Amino acid sequence: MILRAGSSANLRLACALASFGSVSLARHNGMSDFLAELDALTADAQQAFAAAQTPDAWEAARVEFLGAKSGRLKDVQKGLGSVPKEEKPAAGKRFNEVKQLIQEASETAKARIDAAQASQKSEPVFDPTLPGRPLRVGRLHPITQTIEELKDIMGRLGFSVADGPEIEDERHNFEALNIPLDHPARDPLENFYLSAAAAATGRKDAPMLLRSQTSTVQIRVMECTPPPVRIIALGRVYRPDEVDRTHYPMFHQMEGLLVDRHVTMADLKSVLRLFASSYLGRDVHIRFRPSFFPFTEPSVECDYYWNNKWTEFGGAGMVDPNVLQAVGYDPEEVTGFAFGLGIERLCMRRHHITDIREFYRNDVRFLHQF
Ligand code: FA5
Repeated sequence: MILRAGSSANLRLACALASFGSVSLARHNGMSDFLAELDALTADAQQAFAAAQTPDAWEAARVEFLGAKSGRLKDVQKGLGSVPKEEKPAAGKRFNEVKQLIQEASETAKARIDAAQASQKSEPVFDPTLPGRPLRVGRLHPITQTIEELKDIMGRLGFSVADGPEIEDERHNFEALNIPLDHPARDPLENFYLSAAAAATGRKDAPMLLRSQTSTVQIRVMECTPPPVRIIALGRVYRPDEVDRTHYPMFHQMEGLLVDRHVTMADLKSVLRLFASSYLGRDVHIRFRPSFFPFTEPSVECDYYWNNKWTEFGGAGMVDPNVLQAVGYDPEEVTGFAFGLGIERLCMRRHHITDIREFYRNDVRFLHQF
């Protein structure tokens, strides 16, 4: 039989040997051996539980140290019998402490192993052969896309892009466009006047407003450019219009202006027809209706045919001589045409959108189609 150091068999052997010596020596050895064996058991058990990484390893350690029938703790407990009577209370107390320590080591290891197993189970299995999830990439708003396309078409017709501010003074929005003070278009109820913007300029007598048309850019360009001029200007304009399927309080216009020698109404109509068939398709029907704008003479309104009815998409005409004079051009030398088209209305016809409000509802299901 091989005796393991610190085993209970070893202890019993030690006790048996001690019984050959003096009584006091036997007593002393019984207690000290018992305590030494408890210490060794504690160290072994703590090490075994700390080393256990799997439920099986933990179970093996539990059976070895805490097993009800043949566990080492049970084995050592038998050595309590060889401890002298007067030292039994202290030995029993120490035994209970050791039992507690080993049970704690066991519970700590069990919790650690269970947690590791649970986290392994909840981790998704990575399968490199699965197709990736498509990313929802953002895209440009349909009106922004339309603006880019309109610039492209007009660029091919020889027009370059000009820009102007959205907050305007009355000179550029009305006066230089031949719109007199008493014209209904200047009514405060027909415009978004900005009292704060006027105050910021330091001139309360010079009202500022959100521009109601891109025709303001015609004036700004002609003020600082000698003829010939061939520009477009695209951007937001604002009007307190009642909202319906074709009207919104903020919308976009594309302004066009061509000033040169011998420009005629025929040029205007050809450019607009060319533009309409390029953007809306060769089969589009457009018509010009006589109309009135203070800054063009003669003036027309342009309609396209769609869904069994005519819909207006812009205004146009020959630049009024008064406007040419207001910017320092000589109406005897040059003539010009101008137009202002509703970008939303063009985009609606092109993409079969029947309600202008769709553009500004911010519904990604709608926006994602463009
Ligand atoms: C004008 O704004 C003129 N400045 C156009 C012009 C320019 C005429 C140069 C002559 C020379 P009108 O108010 O008709 O015109 O507006 C032009 C287009 O803007 C309309 O045909 C329409 O397509 C669009 N529009 C007008 N109001 C709204 C609105 N509330 N919502 C959406 N689109 C609108």
